Amino acid sequence: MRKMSQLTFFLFAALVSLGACQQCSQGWTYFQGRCYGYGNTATSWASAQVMCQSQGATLAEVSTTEENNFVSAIARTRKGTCVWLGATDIFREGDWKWTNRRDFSNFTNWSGGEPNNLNNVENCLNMFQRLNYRWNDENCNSNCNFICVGPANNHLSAAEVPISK
Ligand SMILES: [Ca+2]
Ligand SMILES: [Ca+2]
Repeated sequence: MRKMSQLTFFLFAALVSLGACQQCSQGWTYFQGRCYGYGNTATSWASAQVMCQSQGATLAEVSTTEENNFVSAIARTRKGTCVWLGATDIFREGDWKWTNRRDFSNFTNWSGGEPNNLNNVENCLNMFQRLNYRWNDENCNSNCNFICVGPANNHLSAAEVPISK
């Protein structure tokens, strides 16, 4: 009996800590149905992608002004010198693709003169502090911070959680 009330308390506490429908893991920020996380380590584009995947996420993909404002605000707040996003033209020069969404044509936010494919080695997309976090193509082996995007948690309302049995 005592065990059950402890369990009930635990579940209650868990619900309270979920707060008003907490949808993202700690350290991740909710926006329009998904969760965004900032990678504190500066690393290569490929390694950043792997780190995102290890969290069930991918490098952030941006297809609207609102989304771009949100993601660049994270980069700006965290003061990343450069911040990877999930697009590359490594397979065909000039043919930019998001890792998952593929379609790149709807929205872009290149800084003036970018992408410039400097020295013929710039094939990965980042937001660049020096360009006020507008988009820049960069050598994929450069070390940059990164932003991942992953699915939000399912909503759990009190009615749906079995408190005790
Ligand atoms: Ca390129
Ligand atoms: Ca560039």
